Amino acid sequence: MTKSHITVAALGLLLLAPIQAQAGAKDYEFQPVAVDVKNGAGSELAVRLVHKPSGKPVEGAVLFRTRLDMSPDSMGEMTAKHAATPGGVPGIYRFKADLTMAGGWALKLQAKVPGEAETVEGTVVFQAK
Ligand SMILES: [Cu+2]
Repeated sequence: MTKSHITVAALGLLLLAPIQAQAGAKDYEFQPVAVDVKNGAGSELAVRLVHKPSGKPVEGAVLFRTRLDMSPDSMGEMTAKHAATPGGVPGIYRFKADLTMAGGWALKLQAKVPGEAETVEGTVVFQAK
């Protein structure tokens, strides 16, 4: 093998690595367990984290950043207090939220998933009634 062959092979690896990492995080999706939720204090929101290629729920994800706002109704600056509720069904992540207005609420999540190097991000929209 000549020196130029080695260089081409190394370049190929460098180009492949970021593409594979990107595909990894996109394999995951947050979905609402139920879109319709109660408007008011202590409202229960639940999301399911799914590994799309296998269709399986993902356990043990660490949701390290969440934001709940009314961006679906053009009120992105209107946020609601919320807290994770521990326990429950594996692969389902629950929150109690103090909703202050009926309408569309977006729960924006950033998560670390076991075995996935990239941060998994998602937005789930709920309708408070
Ligand atoms: Cu609002």
